[in-house]
Amino acid sequence: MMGRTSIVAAALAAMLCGGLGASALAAEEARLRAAFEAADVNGDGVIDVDEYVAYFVAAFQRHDVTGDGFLRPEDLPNVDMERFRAADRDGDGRISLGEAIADRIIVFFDIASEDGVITLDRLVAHEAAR
Ligand SMILES: [Ca+2]
Ligand SMILES: [Ca+2]
Repeated sequence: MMGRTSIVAAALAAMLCGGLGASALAAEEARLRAAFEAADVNGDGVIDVDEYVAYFVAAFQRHDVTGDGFLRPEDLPNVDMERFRAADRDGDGRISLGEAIADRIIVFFDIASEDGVITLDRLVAHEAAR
């Protein structure tokens, strides 16, 4: 349920995102580029499915502060509950590593070009369209 404050905050965020200034856009691209380069372990300029999954397994482990092999909404800053519920296949309110990988593989092939890899341009376009 959305309180009045979060509705205002969401409206504000939508407004801000719609009118992102050049510097905010550049900062977002820099953030994506850094993540892209971190994920591109073999440095061939594209992210294949192995690199993508490995990147998110590492992220999963970083967020799983209790080390029990599950992520809960409170483990994730700025969690999008709609996305969380979609990833939580068995609906137990937490995301297992298997659920996280399944979710990420769907996202991977959503972003990937026809040759099955993610380029920086495609990642930026995907994030911009969200
Ligand atoms: Ca690569
Ligand atoms: Ca689950």
